[in-house]
Amino acid sequence: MSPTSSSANANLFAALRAAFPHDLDAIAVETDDGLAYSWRDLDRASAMIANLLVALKLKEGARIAVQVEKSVEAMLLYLATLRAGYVFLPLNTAYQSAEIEYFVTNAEPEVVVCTSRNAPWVGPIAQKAKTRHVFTLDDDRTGTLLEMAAQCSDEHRIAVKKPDDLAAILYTSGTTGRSKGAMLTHRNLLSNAEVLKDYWGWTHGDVLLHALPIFHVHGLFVAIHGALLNGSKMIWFAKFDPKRVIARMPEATVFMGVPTLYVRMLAEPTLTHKQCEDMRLFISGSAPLLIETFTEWQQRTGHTILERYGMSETIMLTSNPYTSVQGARRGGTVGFPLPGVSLRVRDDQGGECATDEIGNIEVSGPNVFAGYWRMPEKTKEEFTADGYFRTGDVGKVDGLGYVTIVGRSKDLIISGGYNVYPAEIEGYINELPGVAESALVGVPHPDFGEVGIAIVVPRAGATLDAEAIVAELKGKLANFKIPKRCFVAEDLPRNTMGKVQKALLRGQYKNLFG
Ligand code: MCA
Ligand code: AMP
Repeated sequence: MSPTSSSANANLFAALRAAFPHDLDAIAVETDDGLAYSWRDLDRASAMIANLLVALKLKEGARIAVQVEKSVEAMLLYLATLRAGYVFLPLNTAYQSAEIEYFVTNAEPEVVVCTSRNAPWVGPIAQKAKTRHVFTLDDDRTGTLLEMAAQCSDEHRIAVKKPDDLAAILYTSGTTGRSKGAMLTHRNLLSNAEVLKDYWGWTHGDVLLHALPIFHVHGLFVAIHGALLNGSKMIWFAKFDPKRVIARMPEATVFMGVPTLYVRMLAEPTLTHKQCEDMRLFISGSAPLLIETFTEWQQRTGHTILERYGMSETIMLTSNPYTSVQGARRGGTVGFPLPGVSLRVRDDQGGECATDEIGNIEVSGPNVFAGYWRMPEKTKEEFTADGYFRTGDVGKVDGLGYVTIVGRSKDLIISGGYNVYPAEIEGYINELPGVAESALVGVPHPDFGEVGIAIVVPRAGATLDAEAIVAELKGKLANFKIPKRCFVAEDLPRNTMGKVQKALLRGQYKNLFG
């Protein structure tokens, strides 16, 4: 057991802080546009923001909801929230007012932090939900949050937390229905971070290229915890830019991305063996990595991408091996269950599947979340009687123990690493005048892996304009949820039970994007 997990304070921040290097003046984060933050800066600034939160006298377990552009200060706000013992609730920057209203009303955060650009509409939503404090934070180090924090002490005693205390809530639609807040505890986050530190061979001198958004598990937990728990420097990109990431590779050793990031880098002529020769590890996850991408990356760079699999509810579950002693990294598979994770495949009746037999993936372990926020019934449904979480992913385990995901029982589209829940989009389309019904299905896409397209049926006598439907949805929904194409059809194919046969629609449109 590592010294961090045996310490009396189970606060994740205590473990991260304990891993800071002795030389606090060394650089911890360097932004691609030239700013440098030392470890001392991280410590002091997170203490100041934590002291501001403490001064607000929030209730135990208060949620801090944050919808801001990616910046080092946004990460500091996350660290400060942990440090002060509150619950961090990150929100995708693409969310529009209806989406934000749902999350804020559901989570009842005591603090909302948004950009000054969005404050005119986020502020009233927060007030309506009785949020006591609204701050702004912009990606140029301005905003009321930092103005107020600047007046606070830079010394702060890390709040004492128990392992099962909540650290974060991540909204996800899980297997079905409306978005649910997955409650993650300090134990969930720290145990997973410690396992990954060992499993991926994090080592002294590692430098992480951080180019993912920081409102999801991948960029916020896997990447940031990985670097901080190893006392490793991050090269920080506010936005993914393939040319810039490739240009900085000679200064780094680790990169994490969703498949779209790898596809986009492969399109750059500057991606060469030479440019990647100091890199130690390329990790992919959040969506299936095509075998073509896996193979092309090997040929172009000499590196074998390590693919892993996780969820908002569980953080990381499986990983391809890091060392060849553990086995080869196999494209098309997501590797082995991580140490401490128990993974099994069951048929629809709950019976155990044999080796290589396809079934529902169920998991348990210290990384599995504490349940959905204020949805005990829903939580119960998603767990088996013996405590395994039903992932909604369909897969198999081979004779060597490699896990392959072959599909999903949940109706989910993963587009460029973002989740799109058809039921949500269909709900919006069905409310439009003249619409009888609709179906959103995922089809292959060369850049985003998969994208949603809509098939819409008009009411009797109504005429629909596909482009006008898409235009209507823009402004209501986050941009990545907007169907990339819309088709008007006379009806939807149904089976004898009356259920829409989405597989048929997927087949019909599978070559739409080449
Ligand atoms: C942007 N667009 C998209 C997406 N992103 N469309 C579909 N899917 C997307 N993911 C559209 C916009 O709507 C816009 O369309 C146009 O592309 C340009 O938008 P822009 O914002 O400029 O796009 P971008 O900056 O090029 O973004 C692409 C991206 C981004 C870099 C691939 O989507 C991204 O950062 N994805 C990573 C997501 C991620 O971190 N997932 C981890 C989840 P228009 O012009 O028509 O308006 S964590 C997770 O899943 C688990 C637990 C795990 O295992 O890790
Ligand atoms: P989220 O709800 O954002 O946590 O997304 C979790 C889902 O992403 C999982 O249930 C999987 O369906 C999918 N996912 C994550 N990593 C992978 C991967 N490497 N391959 C295939 N699907 C993945």
